Amino acid sequence: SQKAQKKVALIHAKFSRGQGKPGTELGPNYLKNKFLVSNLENLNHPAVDYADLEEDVPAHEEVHYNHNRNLLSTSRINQKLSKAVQNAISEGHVPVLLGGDHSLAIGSVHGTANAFSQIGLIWVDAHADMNTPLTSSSGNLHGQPLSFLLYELDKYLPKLEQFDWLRPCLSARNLVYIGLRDLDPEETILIEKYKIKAFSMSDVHRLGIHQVMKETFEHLTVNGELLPLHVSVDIDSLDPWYAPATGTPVLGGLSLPELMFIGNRVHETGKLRTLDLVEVNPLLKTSDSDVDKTVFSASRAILSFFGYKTLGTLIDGHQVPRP
Ligand code: 4U7
Ligand code: MN
Ligand code: MN
Ligand code: MN
Repeated sequence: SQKAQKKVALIHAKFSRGQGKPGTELGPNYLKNKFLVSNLENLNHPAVDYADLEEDVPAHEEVHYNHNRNLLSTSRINQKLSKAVQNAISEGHVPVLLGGDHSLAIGSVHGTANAFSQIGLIWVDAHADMNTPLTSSSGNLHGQPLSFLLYELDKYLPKLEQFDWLRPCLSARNLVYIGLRDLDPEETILIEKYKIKAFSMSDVHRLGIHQVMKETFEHLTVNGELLPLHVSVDIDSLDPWYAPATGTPVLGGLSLPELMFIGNRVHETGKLRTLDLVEVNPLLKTSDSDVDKTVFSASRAILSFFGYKTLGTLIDGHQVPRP
C-alpha cells in the first residue's frame, strides 16, 4: 500500500464581510460534501475538520475606513486564520481553505508565508485583487488582499490600526497570476511597475495552459528548487458557465478542465503547502442547478490539487471481481 501522505486540514472560513453580498459565509457547508471527502480519502489525503472561523464583530462595532467596509472583523478573523494555517502546517497537514470571500487570503497567505522562509503564490482569478483602500472603487476588502501582503505595496497603504498585527510577507517577484481578465487601472499600473508575472486569459489562449504552468514553475524556481506553494483559487477564475454562483462573475474564463490541469500539475510537483477555494456564493443563483454546477466545479477543482484526474483514481486494495 502507498506511503502515508499529508492530511488535508479543512478550514471552514465563513467570511462574507470582505464584500457586499450575503451568502459566501455559507460556502464551506456546500464545499465540504461527500464527494470531496470520499475522494480525498481515495487519494490518500484524508480530510480532517481543522478549524471553523466566523466573523464575530457585532455590526455596530465594525470599523470602516472611508468607504472601505468591515476592517475590524476582517482583521480579527484573518489573525485567527493565519494562526490556524501556521499550526496546521506545523502539524504536517495541508490546509485547505473553504471560503468565504477572498479577503481570507490575507490570513491564509500570511500563515503560509510565516511557516516557510520563502513561498511562491499562484493566484488564479479573473481579478488581480491588488487594490488598496485608496484605489478601491467598491470599498470591498476582497478586492485588496494582495496590497496587504506584498512588501512592495506597503508604501501605498494608509495606516490602519486594526491591522497592526499584519506585516507584509511576500515579494512581488514570487507572485504569479493566472486567468486575469478584469483589472482596475491602478492594478494594471502596479503589475507593470513591479513586473509581476501575470498570465491573462489572452495569454492562456496564446500559450495554452500547459505552457502557462511550465513558465509558472520556472518563475517560482529559486536556486534550482521550486518554492513551497500557496495556491489561491477564486472560483470566478472559471467561466460563469462552470461557476455561476459567485459575486463578481466575468465572461471568458478558464474551463474546468483547464483549472483541473493547473491542479494536477501543482500536485505533481509535491510542493503544495496551502490551497484556498473562495467566492462560492450559494445564494447567487437563478436556479438550483447554478449552485450544483458551481459546487461540482469547486469540488473537482480542489480534488485536482490532490491528484484527482478525469481518468479516475486507483483505490488501495480495490480489485475487479472474478466469477
Ligand atoms: B474577487 C473589483 F472594482 N476590482 O476591487 C473591486 F471590479 O476576490 C472587483 O476577485 C474585486 O472576487 C473582485 O471591487 C474581488 C471591482
Ligand atoms: Mn475574482
Ligand atoms: Mn479574488
Ligand atoms: Mn498526493
